[in-house]
Amino acid sequence: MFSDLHQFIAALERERELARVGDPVDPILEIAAVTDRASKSPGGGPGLLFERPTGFDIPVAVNVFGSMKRICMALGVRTLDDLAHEIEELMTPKMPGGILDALKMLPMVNRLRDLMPKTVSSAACQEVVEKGGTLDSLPILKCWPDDGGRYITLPLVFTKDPETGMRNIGTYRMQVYDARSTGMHWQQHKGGAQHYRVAERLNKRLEVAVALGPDPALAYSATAPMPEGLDELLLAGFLRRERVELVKCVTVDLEVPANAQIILEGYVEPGERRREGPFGDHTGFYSHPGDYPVFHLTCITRRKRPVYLTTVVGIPPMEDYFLGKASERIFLPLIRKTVPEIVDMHFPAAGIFHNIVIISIDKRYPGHARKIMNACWGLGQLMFSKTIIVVDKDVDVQNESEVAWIVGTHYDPERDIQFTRGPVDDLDDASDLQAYGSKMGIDATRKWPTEGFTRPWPKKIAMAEDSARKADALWQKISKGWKP
Ligand SMILES: Cc1cc2nc3c(=O)[nH]c(=O)nc-3n(C[C@H](O)[C@H](O)[C@H](O)COP(=O)(O)O)c2cc1C
Ligand SMILES: [Mn+2]
Repeated sequence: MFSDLHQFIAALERERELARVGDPVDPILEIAAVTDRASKSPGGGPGLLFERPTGFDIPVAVNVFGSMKRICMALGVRTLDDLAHEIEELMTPKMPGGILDALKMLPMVNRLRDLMPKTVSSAACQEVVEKGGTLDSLPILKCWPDDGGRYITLPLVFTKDPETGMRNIGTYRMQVYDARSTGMHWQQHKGGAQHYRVAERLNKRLEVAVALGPDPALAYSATAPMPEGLDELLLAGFLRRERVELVKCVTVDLEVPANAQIILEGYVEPGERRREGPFGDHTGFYSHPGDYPVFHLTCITRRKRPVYLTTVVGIPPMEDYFLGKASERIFLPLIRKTVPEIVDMHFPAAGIFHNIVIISIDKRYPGHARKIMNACWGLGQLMFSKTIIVVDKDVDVQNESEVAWIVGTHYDPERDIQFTRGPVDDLDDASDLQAYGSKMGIDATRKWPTEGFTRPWPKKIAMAEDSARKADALWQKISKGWKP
């Protein structure tokens, strides 16, 4: 696995997944414009390394997770489904039947041993210590013309619960206000916001450390919807197959990944808020300005020659789709531990994760599809799901056209739509109130007599087996000389 971002970038280059840009390109609007072009290219375009951001000595890496191949490389697997299988196996421990069985289980046992992070005394991320340093040397992007300023878009924000000492890591964007302060855009449902809530109740300053450019598995882990109280570093340790090494910060009582490129140390004060936004967001629209806490910088530590890792969000698909896809695959086996009837799920890129969630189930009893909707609306960040479409297990939810066909043919709108109300994503602009609105479930499963449907269900069309086999062979021949 990659012990740091440099190794990952080198591997991307070997696999022809990276384009170096030697021309000067401005971090104000220009880098984002090029990145958007890459993201809209087939498959997500290449990862990009801007070697000469105008006015800065630090290169900018972006779109490094922005394709199926690259997100798999980042997580050290051939396919995301391989990863899902490993997690499934991990969650279903078997008693070894003999010595051979026990030997087969060793790799997984070794992987579990490496979950816990360990603290080291010297770290690459502290090669240079700038107490009283400023953000002025960092090539932080302004992505879209109406953005309220420059934003750090891929920070790993470390906090500890002031009462329990429990750590949280989340990716929350940070708007640069000046050389020593930024916004801290943790939304109210997120781990960082909960720690801040406790700090405000105690009227205490909350220390914050921000890691920029850790190894790729750790960068992903900070975006993952880990249940509250479960350390993101455990997930990172599992994905990396190697424990995460931490080092103590210089000016705050927090530990940060030793292999990161740059660390920002600082704090947020209780009671302090400042206007944040607008920001061209992953909804494809500008988020409205809102009041958020302020991060005050106390110290920058960094490598001698760091790379600045960032991302650009906007109209989908962009790089964050692939980070979300990883969560979809990694969390499916975990969700199935409590909702085992779920067969598969899919978040289409255009649905920006929670606007459209498609789930296939092994339907076992009347009303089952509605039970699944309600389960999801009560499950971690799936609570944000605005539209949940439930289909039978023989439907391929990854095939959006098949889903549209099945929904259209299988649902009776008045009967099969379920409305409810609850928390919605802070970024949802359609709900009357911020963060509180309605949700819709569509039961597109086949309806049963026990659900009140007494007409016969139609039979799906399929070729006869013999003629299909003959057609397969013939089609090989026919299609050889044919170009669409
Ligand atoms: C590129 C990117 C930017 C994000 N920006 C924010 C943000 O500004 N605020 C926020 O609350 N969540 C943001 N998220 C989502 C959180 O990182 C995600 O919900 C994560 O699971 C939160 O972790 P937590 O549960 O520990 O708070 C972003 C995700 C990505 C991939
Ligand atoms: Mn968390």
